[in-house]
Amino acid sequence: GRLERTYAMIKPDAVGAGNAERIMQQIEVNGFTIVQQAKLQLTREMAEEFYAEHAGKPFFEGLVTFMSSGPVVALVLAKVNAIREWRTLAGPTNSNRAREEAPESVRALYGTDGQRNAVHGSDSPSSAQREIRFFFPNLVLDPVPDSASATEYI
Ligand code: DAT
Ligand code: MG
Repeated sequence: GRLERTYAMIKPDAVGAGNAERIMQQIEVNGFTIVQQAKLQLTREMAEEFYAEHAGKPFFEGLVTFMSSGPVVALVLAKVNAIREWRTLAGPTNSNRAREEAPESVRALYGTDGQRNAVHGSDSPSSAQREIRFFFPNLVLDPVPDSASATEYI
């Protein structure tokens, strides 16, 4: 497997409920390195830009309102196959489905429903690069060499 970086975000429901530290512990216990971490509140405009792929969908306005309703924790994670591995640890999008299909997942443990689902995870290498740059524009990250192993390179 290839060492990757991905973008993770603890959403306002989970931060507001006091679960951010527990979720970061679950991330580290599952072998991810937290490379960057920042707590901030998104403006409506930032939330609209971050979720631009969903503009026009019936849930878009509610999503933007929710995502700008309180602080989030923005994270850059590193692990072999980090993008897929973090999506798996996060669980299915709908937290109720997550409780049926992946009861140990972050969304099963800390999410509420199809909108308030505790965490975000990038869905592809191009999304990960775009999302990391969106939240950490000044971060200079060396490209991960194809040959890198997780122990020698973060
Ligand atoms: P994911 O976050 O698993 O990548 P997505 O990209 O399809 O899922 O949607 C982005 C977010 O939008 C998701 O985390 C929660 C919200 N959302 C998606 N589908 C929804 C729906 N049917 N009703 C309400 N909110 C939804
Ligand atoms: Mg998505």
